[in-house]
Amino acid sequence: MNRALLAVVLLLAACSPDESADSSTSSSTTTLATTTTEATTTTLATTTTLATTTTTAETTTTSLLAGNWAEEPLITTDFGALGWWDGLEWVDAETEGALPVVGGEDYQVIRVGVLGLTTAGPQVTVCDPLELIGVELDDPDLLGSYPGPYGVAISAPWELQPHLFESATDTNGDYAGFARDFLASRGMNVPSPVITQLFRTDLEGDGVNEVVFVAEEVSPGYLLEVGDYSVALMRKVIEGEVQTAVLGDTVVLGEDQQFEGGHRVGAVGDLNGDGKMEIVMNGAFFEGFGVSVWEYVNDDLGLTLVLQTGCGS
Ligand SMILES: [Ca+2]
Ligand SMILES: [Ca+2]
Repeated sequence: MNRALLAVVLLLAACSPDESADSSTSSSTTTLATTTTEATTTTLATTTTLATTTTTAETTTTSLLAGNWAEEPLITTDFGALGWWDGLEWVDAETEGALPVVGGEDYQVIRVGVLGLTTAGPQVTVCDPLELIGVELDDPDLLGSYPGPYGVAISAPWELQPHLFESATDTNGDYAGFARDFLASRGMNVPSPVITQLFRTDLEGDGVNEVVFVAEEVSPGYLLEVGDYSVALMRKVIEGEVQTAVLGDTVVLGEDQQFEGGHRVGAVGDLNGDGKMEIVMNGAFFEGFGVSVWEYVNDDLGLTLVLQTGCGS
């Protein structure tokens, strides 16, 4: 595990959010995640036709919102700042130590089903008592709440959703089937996985849609038990072949197993202004919560975790 991930894990273990679940439940048997999912791409053997539609590639027209924007396009939650894109690379807020804001900046908010606008104050410490750096949003409710969908706020003028993003239904059970195959590959036999989220989107605007979905059955309060699963997958056409990429992979096979918590798609939007949309994922833990940003870099690198923060006890 690298140091940044360890820091997040420790952070999840150390601090106490306002939105904790079931604080009355004993935490003595709980183990927080000490592993993270690598972005992997695997091809599942299937003969099912993917319900990916092909449309004419859109012509993207740049439209910028007028506003009082931060010096750098800060991406934040209300329990900790994630970071920003500096024009060359992603910058982690905690590593940087100082946020590019003075207070009074405008923010666009994006989460599943919500696009909003708010403002925020100067840099403060949040996620008491962990003392993460962040800002206080004037309308934090726009972000959502535990266990999600929970979005992000970004002080940036560009259009956050320049391409298709829409909810879909698993009408033919195709995605339950993909989830069943994936779970089987992880050693769990689930005849009828429950699809909790399903979206059709075109991340990069190339006219070929991706499908992002979550299959999940977990114990209340995300105090995971044997047999629980929460997997977040993306089906994408790569070089003419439909492949499955993994955004979240929790499969509880045994009592002593470490787990990551439940996964949820929080938002899909362009968080660095390059016209390609990133995926914001939520991780729900027992008495903890995390938000991560995944960028689909290219077909070779696939989905890459680029920013994350979390607050939990
Ligand atoms: Ca696409
Ligand atoms: Ca982008």
